[in-house]
Amino acid sequence: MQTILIANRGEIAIRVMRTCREMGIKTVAIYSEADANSMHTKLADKSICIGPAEPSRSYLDIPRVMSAIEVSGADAVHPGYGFLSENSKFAEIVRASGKIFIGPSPETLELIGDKVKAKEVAKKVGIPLVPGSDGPVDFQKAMEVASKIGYPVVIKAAAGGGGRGIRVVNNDRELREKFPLAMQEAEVAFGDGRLYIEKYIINPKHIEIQVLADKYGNVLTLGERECSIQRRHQKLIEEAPSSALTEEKRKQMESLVASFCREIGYEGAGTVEFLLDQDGNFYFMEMNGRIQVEHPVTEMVYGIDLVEWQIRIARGEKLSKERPQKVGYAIECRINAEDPNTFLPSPGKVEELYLPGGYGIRVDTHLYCGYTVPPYYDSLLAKLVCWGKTREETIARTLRALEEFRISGQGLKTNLDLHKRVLSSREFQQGKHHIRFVEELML
Ligand code: MV4
Repeated sequence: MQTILIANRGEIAIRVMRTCREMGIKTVAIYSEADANSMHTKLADKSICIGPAEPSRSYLDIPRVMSAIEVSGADAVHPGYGFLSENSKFAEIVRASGKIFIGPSPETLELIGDKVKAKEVAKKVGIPLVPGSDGPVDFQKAMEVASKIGYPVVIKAAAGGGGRGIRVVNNDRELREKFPLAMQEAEVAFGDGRLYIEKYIINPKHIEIQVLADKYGNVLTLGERECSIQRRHQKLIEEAPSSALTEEKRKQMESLVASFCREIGYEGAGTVEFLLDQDGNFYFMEMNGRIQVEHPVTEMVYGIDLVEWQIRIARGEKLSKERPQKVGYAIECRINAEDPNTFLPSPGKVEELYLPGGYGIRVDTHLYCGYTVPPYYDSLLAKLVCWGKTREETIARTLRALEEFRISGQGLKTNLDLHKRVLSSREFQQGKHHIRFVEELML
C-alpha cells in the first residue's frame, strides 16, 4: 500500500494523513469547491476537487470519488467517519475496482447496517438485548409485545440507528397513534418501513466497546468509551474508561464483543454500542464499522494509534499478541461552531485562534487563522482530548485547557462555555450523568 486516498474532510482527514505520513504512505485529498482552502487539501501530497459544496454532489457521490481514486493512482481508500464510511455499496465498488477499502467488508457493513440482523447475531452469542420484539413487527404484534413487556416502550426503525427513527410510547393509545407515523417516517428516511419494539430504558448511560480485528480471526478489545454527554444525538463529551463499569463488567462486555466479532468474521476497527441502565445492566444497541470521532480517548489511555492499525489490518498484517495496557483517564470535548442559545450552526471566519497545550493535551483540528468555516458540513471545529492519571486530574486539566482555548471571528460562536458548565457540574464530576443530562442542564 503506497498511496491512500482519504475520502473525507476536516479534522479526520488530517488525522488519517498524519498517520499515513508517519508510515511512509503517500496521501491524496479530495475536496469540494467549498473546501478549496481547507487544511486537509494543503497537507496532502496531492489534492483533487471532486465537485460542488453539497455533499450529495461531492463527498457522498460515489462515481466522483471513484474517479478521483482512479486518476490519483491511489491503491487504497480511507473513508474516515460519516459520508461513505459505512456504505456497503461504496466498499463493494472500491473492492471491485481492485482497490483496498480500509474498513470491514461490504458484506459485514451490510449485516451490521441492518439493526434487526445485528441484534440476531448479538442474541446468538449471548449479548443481552433490551426486552422487546424478536425482529420486525406489524401493529397487531407490536400491541401484543407492549402488553407483555409493559410501557413505556420505544418504536425503532430496523434500518435506523445513530438516533434516527426512535419514538417513546407510554400506552396503547399512543402506540396506535405513533406506529403508522413511525412506519411512514422509516419508509421515507431509509426506504425500509420495518419497525420493532423495545422496553424504554430510563436515563441510561451510553457505553461503547472499541475493537480491532484482523483477517485471521484475531480480535482485540480496547475497553470502553462513555458517551453519555450528548444533545439531540450529537455527542459532546466522551471519556475512557467509564467510572460506571467495574473491571468484572468491563471484561464481560469485552468478551461478548469479541464473540460477536468472531461470529461475523469482523475485520478492521469497530465499535459496539450499549445502553447501561441505572441498575448496571447492559444491553446491545448496534455496531459501528468505522473509526469514530471519539477514538482519541481510547488512543490516549491505551497508547496506540487506531488508524495505524486500521491500515495495518487492511494490508494484511496480524494483530500483535500482547494486549496494550490501559493507563489513566482521557476526556474529549467536541468544540462546535454553534450558537450557545439556539444551538444552530454558526459558521464564519476564524480571526483569532489559540490552542491549549502542555502535558496530557491533544487538539485535533483543521482550523487555522484566516480560515472560513463553510456552512455545508457538520459544525465540528476541534477535538480537545486531555489525559490524566485520575478522573479528577483529567477533569481539572480539561477545564484548564478550555480556559486557554480561544476561537473567535466574524459570526463564529462556539460551545466552549457549555463544556465548562458540564465539566464543572456535580453530576458529571460524581459520574452520575446520563444521556439526558445536557437537556436537563439547559432547563
Ligand atoms: C433506546 C433508549 C432507551 N431505551 N432504546 C437512540 C439512538 C439509537 N441508536 C438508540 N437510542 C436509544 N435507544 C431503549 N430501549 C434511548 C436511546 C437514546 C440514546 C441512546 C444512546 C445515546 C443517546 C441517546 C439519546 C436519546 C435516546
